[in-house]
Amino acid sequence: MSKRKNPSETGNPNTDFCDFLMELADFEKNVSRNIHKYNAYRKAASVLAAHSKRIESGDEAKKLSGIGDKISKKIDEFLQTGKLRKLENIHQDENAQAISLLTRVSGIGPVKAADLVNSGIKTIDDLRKNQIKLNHHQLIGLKYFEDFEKKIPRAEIQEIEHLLKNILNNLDSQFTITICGSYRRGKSQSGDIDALVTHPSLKLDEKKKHSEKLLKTVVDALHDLITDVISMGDTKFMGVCRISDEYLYRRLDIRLIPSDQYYCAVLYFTGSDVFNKQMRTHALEKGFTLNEYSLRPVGCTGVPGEPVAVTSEEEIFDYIDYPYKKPEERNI
Ligand code: 8DG
Ligand code: CA
Ligand code: CA
Repeated sequence: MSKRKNPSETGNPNTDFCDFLMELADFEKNVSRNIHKYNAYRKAASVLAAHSKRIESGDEAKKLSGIGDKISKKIDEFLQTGKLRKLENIHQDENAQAISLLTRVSGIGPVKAADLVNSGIKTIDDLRKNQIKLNHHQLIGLKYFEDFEKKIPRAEIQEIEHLLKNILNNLDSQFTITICGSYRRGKSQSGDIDALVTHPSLKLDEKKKHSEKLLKTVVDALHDLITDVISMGDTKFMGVCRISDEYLYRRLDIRLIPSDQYYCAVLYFTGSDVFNKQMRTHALEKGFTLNEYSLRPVGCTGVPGEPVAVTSEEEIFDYIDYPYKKPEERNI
């Protein structure tokens, strides 16, 4: 899953720095499993991506928040030599490359990938010969590896959106469906499809059984579109869909959300995740705790109070005194 930004899409003058920082971030996540370094590299990349002027030196970069000594030295090295020794070494490290490759299979995380590499399984072909080592999700990831590597054009998600809405609203006109993720942020292509569904009968304190039944109804109704089920809980379906045989197989997640939590969920699953982090930090400064379920005031004791009732995304921004950002403005 590449989070790299296309320069023609962003017009950013620091794209080359962002690219190597994101590559280092992926290495920290998948190979070193150092989530702090992963976050630090991603933060630095997002700060540079938002900077409209070309950075000319490490010192200049260091003045930006989120860029410290180590990253500024890397910027200097890159400016002076056109490359980074650290990345060169990573490229030469066969095991690191194998781990990175295997984590591209849906369902294989960094720990499983390292396990496989330790037992000598290093390529997609090796995986195909050792399917016994994979669970159901990983088998589906392997089966559709080539298709899942390809981004989904916006027009195709629009078609899927129409299909979902038509089918579910024919079933019950009270369903509300929102495709979130990068699609809602206006991107021209996406890695997967993140669908949120709600229904007025589904409230927070509703029984688990009701949600489970409703999700099953939803998934059953979509049988022409859905080709594989990865997992099915009481609120979340993970699987694969395809419009028809002229199309590729695509990863589809459907989350069933209680109606009183819908807008917090839409906000959260629209992302980007860096935007979410910034907004959460801002909320805390204003005395609120914000997550995918709710917005709650934090009292002076530090204990969160009852969730605030929200009936739109805008209201969430209003409550925490944050200037409203349209989904297309959340691409950080
Ligand atoms: P993409 O699929 O086109 O690659 O981009 P995306 O739609 O932005 O990413 P995603 O991985 O599908 O996640 C969808 C949104 O969910 C993301 O924009 C923000 C929110 N989100 C977080 N953290 C996490 C997380 O740890 N896992 C997942 N699945 N979603 C997360 O903020
Ligand atoms: Ca997505
Ligand atoms: Ca997703």
